[in-house]
Amino acid sequence: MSSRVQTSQLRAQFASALSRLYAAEVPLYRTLVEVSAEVNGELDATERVTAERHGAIRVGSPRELADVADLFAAFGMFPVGFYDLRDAPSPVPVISTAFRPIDSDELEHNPFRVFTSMLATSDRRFFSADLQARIERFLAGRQLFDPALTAEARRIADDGGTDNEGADRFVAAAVDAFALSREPIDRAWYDELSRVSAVAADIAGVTTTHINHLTPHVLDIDELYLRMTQRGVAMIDAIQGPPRGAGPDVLLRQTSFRALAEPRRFRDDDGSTSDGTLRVRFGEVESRGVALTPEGRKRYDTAMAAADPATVWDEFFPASYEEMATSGLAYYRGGDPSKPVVYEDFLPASAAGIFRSNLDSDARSDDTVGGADYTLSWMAGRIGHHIHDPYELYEKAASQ
Ligand code: OOG
Ligand code: NI
Repeated sequence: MSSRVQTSQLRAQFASALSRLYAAEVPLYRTLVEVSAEVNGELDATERVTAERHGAIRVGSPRELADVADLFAAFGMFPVGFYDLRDAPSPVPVISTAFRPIDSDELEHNPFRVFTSMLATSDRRFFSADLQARIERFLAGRQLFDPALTAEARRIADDGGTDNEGADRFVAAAVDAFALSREPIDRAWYDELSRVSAVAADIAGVTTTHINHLTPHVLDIDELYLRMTQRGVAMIDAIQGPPRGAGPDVLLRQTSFRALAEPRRFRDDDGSTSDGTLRVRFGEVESRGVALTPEGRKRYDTAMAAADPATVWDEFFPASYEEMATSGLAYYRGGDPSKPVVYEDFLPASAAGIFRSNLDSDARSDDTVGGADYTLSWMAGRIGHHIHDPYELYEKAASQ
């Protein structure tokens, strides 16, 4: 009898196997991990910080999202929050959730999370009825995950783990599902979708999904930004999220660089194949601060609406953990200002900024027609999983 592997260990195995895959596929990611580790090392980071990653994937339909939910449940990762990026200042035709551990001890063990987006095909602002129908037909004909993998995931989720050999097999098969495919891409179809939205082409122009970035956690993101720039890596213009204020770090700060063009095979109308390149995958780095209460979040949104949030920041947020805790703006374990509850989620405006900075063009949308009514409860119903409310999870963590 081999020993049991719990879901938390499976998650750690999955995160590090994905990291190896991405490092092999995207060499600049290796540089990012190296520089992050260098900065963290100088700041006495804990092991959790240096091993921490988030990733992102994109799928086309509720059926595909349901498969993702079943797969990630086997790693103890559950959907938290609902993000509608169609409403962002630079709209992206997707709705999203984040799959992540939800209990404090699970987060402590390994906080791996995956931001997961689904194409909003019934939104007429982006897709005509005709294009919607053709996309949905294309999606219905593909299988992102082997049914045997999904069945195994359900079994592992029910049992709370598996044996050693089962774990290795399962992790390898799951990682495989997120590798970049070598399958030739139908050029005319990909180009047609690209004219509507580069994200639509990335999702529905190909027959598989792929991990499109993996993000290490760095303690000093300003320093990292500087060092990457010094190494000659072109980063996006700005760090997304809160500016650095006089007080404690809050929520999430992130920045990214565009990956280089990657070689891909294309199939042309005459049936011949040729080589080309696509620039869809990228590198991102993040630093995390304390989770804000709904009141704190309201202040955050107001501060961020200012022309230059950095100049007004200190009018909205106090300079110490003590004041943050007593003013009820952020979560602290047992109300103790030395024990901040880390923000484990994402920020819709920043996410849209990350999407946008890695695309050649914005989505083309027709604002004279209405958007489809995608909601959190619609998504939960379609995937058959409860979608957790992040604030409830932070309340619980703070009361422990
Ligand atoms: C997801 C972009 C959002 C983040 O960290 O906010 C994201 C994507 O490009 O699919 O990963
Ligand atoms: Ni990201």
